[in-house]
Amino acid sequence: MLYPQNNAHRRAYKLDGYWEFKKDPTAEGEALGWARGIDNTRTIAVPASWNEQANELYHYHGIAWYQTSFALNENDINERVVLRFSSVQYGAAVFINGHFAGEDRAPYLPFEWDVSDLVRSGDNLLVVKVNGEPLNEEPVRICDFYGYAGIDRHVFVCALPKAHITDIAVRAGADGKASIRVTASGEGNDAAVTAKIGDVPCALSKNGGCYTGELRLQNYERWSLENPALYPVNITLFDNGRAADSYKLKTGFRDIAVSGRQILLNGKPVYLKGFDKHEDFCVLGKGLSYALNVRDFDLMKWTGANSFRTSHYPYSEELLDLADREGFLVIDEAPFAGMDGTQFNDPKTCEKAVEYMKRLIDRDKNHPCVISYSIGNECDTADAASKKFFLPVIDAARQLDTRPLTYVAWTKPDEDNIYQYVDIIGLNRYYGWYPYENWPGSAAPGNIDAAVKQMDDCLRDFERVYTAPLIVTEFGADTIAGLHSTFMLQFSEEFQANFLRSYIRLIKRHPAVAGMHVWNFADFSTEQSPGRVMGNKKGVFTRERAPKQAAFILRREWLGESDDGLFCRGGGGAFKIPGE
Ligand code: GCB
Repeated sequence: MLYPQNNAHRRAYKLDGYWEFKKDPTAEGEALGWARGIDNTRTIAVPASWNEQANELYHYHGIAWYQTSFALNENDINERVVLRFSSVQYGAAVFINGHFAGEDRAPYLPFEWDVSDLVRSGDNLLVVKVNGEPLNEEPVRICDFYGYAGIDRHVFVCALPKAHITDIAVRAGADGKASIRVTASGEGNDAAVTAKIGDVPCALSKNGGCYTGELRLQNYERWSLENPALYPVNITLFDNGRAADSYKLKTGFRDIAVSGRQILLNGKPVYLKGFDKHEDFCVLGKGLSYALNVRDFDLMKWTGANSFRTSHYPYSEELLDLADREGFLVIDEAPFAGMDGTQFNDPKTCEKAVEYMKRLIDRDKNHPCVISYSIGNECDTADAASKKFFLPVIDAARQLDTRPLTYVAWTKPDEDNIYQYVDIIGLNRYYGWYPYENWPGSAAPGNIDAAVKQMDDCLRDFERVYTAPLIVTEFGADTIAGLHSTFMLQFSEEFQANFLRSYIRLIKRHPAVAGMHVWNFADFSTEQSPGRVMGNKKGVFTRERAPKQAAFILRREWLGESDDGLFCRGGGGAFKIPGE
């Protein structure tokens, strides 16, 4: 699905702003005719989760109704009008001018419908019924993160030409070759499509239902961490002898592959250093913020990170755009976290999982930053029934894309049923933090030396059983910013700094490990529980993005800075290293 854009042929109206909002705790809105309009509403901002926008909304996870209006002119309604939601948690039923437009429950993924028959010139009423939590049969769980709900990314109304481009897939390799596939709709038999990357043109030929072609750039720069060179791809659809539609996206020429224990970027081994993140910020909840994204990349770079995982769901398209521009390597995670036998044994849930995997790849396939899709996080893959769920997901992913697949879990090497089918093995380990009662010789919480020994054993066990690259996809310690201790006590900044440094130094000694992601980039909100002090505090940064002591340790471990780097310079040069 293409991201909306404005050009000579397309108009995209973003419906950001203040909308009207009404809770529906007894689910009676439909019967009361709310699809035709709601009254006695309160104001809510879009995009953003609803929970932190008002005291009365924080704990609300039921059904809620949103309403706004948008104006279209005569030109718009003579075209194909499409309504596009970039993501709604957890699913939406949509009504335009009182008529049903469509329903979709895909978590953290976009959906759109042709609403040409429902709109009129002038004002149009848009009403959205939102489910505040996922249905049981959906392959998505709110794990250790807060169940933020609502319209958290952009909503667009688009006017597209009747003959229009529906999809574009560009695969650009490190050798300068690009293959392009375009699908279109509404065009005549004599329609044609042209493509241009940079200055190099290419005529596409019609192949079954789509238009395909290849081109090669002679003078080009590869997309890499140091130089994330992006090239414009201009696609034009000609119908009846004139340009009917066009679309512009960006591509990067790069290869990603797994070879032995290594991940290769443009044929050279690349070591992943970075974080697991969450879409989570004060007031916004999971709402999209361009400024927050820019800040997060700035801080990630500052620590020396080169990659992150979109734990535990697909992040916004805008965030991936930024990763393309900034040269970050992304493990793009499907929303399948914490699945167990209940989901594995339900064929409908398994079918949905395949659908969502396909939709994730369809959305993200053109991003050079995406180096791997993670098919899930910490599911009960010691249960053989997990194959019923994951093998079709893996199969679907392999048919659509050549990117390596990752699976992330805590299972033991000989008990897991899924690791053997993926290309990269993700290990989540918290030795020395959580008690692991059923692991022999488990390190007591707080005992870093024993934890490191146990991690070492764990890596050796995996190295014996699997030949694929390992990534330590999670390790970390909750830390309350401002708590200090010389006794190496859990929750203190010193403990986290020492814990992370010890893990990092051990991990670096294992050549089978191709990377490490610290849990977590920043503190984030969770359900309340005795083990969560207003959220998960394993962030290297606070929720407001202030560094804890561990951030400086990462800088030293990942950038090789000397101790001098730990001292800040005053004045305008915030945290500048002398001589940098
Ligand atoms: C995990 C999960 C993550 C949790 C983390 C923790 O293994 O993948 O969602 O937040 O541990 O801090 O417990």
